[in-house]
Amino acid sequence: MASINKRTDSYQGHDYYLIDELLTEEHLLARQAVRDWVKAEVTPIIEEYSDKHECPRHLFKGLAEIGAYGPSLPTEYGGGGMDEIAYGVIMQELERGDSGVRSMASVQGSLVMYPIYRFASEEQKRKYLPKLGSGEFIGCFGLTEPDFGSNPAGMVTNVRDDGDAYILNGAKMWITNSPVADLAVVWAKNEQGEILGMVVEKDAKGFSAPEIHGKWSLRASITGELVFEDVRVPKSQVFPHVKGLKGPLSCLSKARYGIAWGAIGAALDCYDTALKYSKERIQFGKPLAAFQLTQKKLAEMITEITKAQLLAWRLGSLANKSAATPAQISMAKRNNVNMALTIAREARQILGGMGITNEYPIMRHMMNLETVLTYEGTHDIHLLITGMDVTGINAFGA
Ligand code: TGC
Ligand code: FAD
Repeated sequence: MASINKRTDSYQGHDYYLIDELLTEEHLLARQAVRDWVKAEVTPIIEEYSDKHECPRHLFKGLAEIGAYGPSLPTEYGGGGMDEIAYGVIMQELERGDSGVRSMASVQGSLVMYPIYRFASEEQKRKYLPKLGSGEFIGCFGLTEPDFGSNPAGMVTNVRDDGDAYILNGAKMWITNSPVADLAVVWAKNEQGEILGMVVEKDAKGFSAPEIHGKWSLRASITGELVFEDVRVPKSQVFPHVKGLKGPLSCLSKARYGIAWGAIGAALDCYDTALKYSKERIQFGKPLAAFQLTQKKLAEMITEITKAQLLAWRLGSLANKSAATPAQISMAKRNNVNMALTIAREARQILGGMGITNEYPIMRHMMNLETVLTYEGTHDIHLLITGMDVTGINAFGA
């Protein structure tokens, strides 16, 4: 195995269609700050943490300091007070470093702070949001269950009314950050079969969050279960302003939007690496970049990246007007993640044998993107969402 990489990170970005002209000074400043942070804090350590299958937990604080938690939430509630495009470019730079690091931020901002901001009481907001925004508390989001992944409506995790509290039972599976989280946003059915959202704190009796081991993907992100055995959840911890699946699904819209931007970062890092390598590596007396087949790969990569950048930017403009539909977000998440995974595979080929080592970031991005293709709604589920949107016919269920 190649030694753990401590390479210098000379990434400068690629903007073939001058899309930066569509960004504001604030977007560019936010992007540069996160790019600098990734170069200083993520690039030097990420291969080692991925290799060890360990979460770089010390980054949680740094992510807070660069404003990666809820960039588009109001500052009075711990967010960054910026717009949706700023949120997008921040996720892109983080995922250029590693999809798992972007996950640490997306879960905290979009799946924990956002539902509390949107659905919680004022008292709950004041209690949790500032501490989540500063990284003092780490949160996780429990929707998926062992038997209900793509179909969360079938969830069996449930609450029973017990006066001033609910008694929570059940289990959640594949939960990012759960073993290190101080609190979990949990979705469970009441006795009427309605889905409620609530905050469960880590020291609640009967609550545990064992780690899931053995992932070949997203290895620098920690994933676990949530297990609830007669956990007493005071009613004051339940969100008063939402009932039903639209609660968790609207959080997914927020996170999927960030992934649509984030995946471009992983693609850019693979493209950047392959472009540089192809100019330096000599075979048959000339650089790989001089062969037509290599140029075809690189030309197609930058074309697909450019299309994805435009899709993300337009989606961001719609989101800034609160006009991005869930189906539009699904299209962008599906297209951009698939684009990134395809580019990772092509870039890996350009590097030949070196492409499979941890001397370069490509194989790590490729393995990470297998998860990104699946979580937050699988590639095929997003296709079916588009299919339903254009035909008006639901092809998911029975
Ligand atoms: P359906 O009847 O279509 O919808 C129920 C209600 O929800 C509304 N809705 C949405 N609202 C906001 N945003 C969305 N994206 C929404 N999608 C649907 C809908 O309008 C309806 O509202 P109402 O008022 O009529 O009640 O529900 P369905 O049961 O038929 O399900 C549809 C389907 C399959 C699309 C949905 O279940 C789905 O998206 N499944 C995929 C599950 C998924 O994405 N899970 C992700 C878990 S979290 C995660 O992976 C985090 S990884 C994070 C990281 O590490 O970065
Ligand atoms: P399944 O739903 O069993 O799907 C298996 C396959 O069947 C997929 O290819 C799917 O597309 C296909 N399929 C399913 N239904 C249909 C259909 N109707 N038509 C056609 N094909 C279909 N969840 C959380 O709640 N919180 C988290 O923080 C979180 N983090 C995650 C982190 C990681 C590393 C991973 C891997 C997952 C995470 N998830 C999380 C769960 C993730 O959202 C689910 O894995 C995802 O929604 C798919 O569910 P599943 O794995 O049960 O697959």
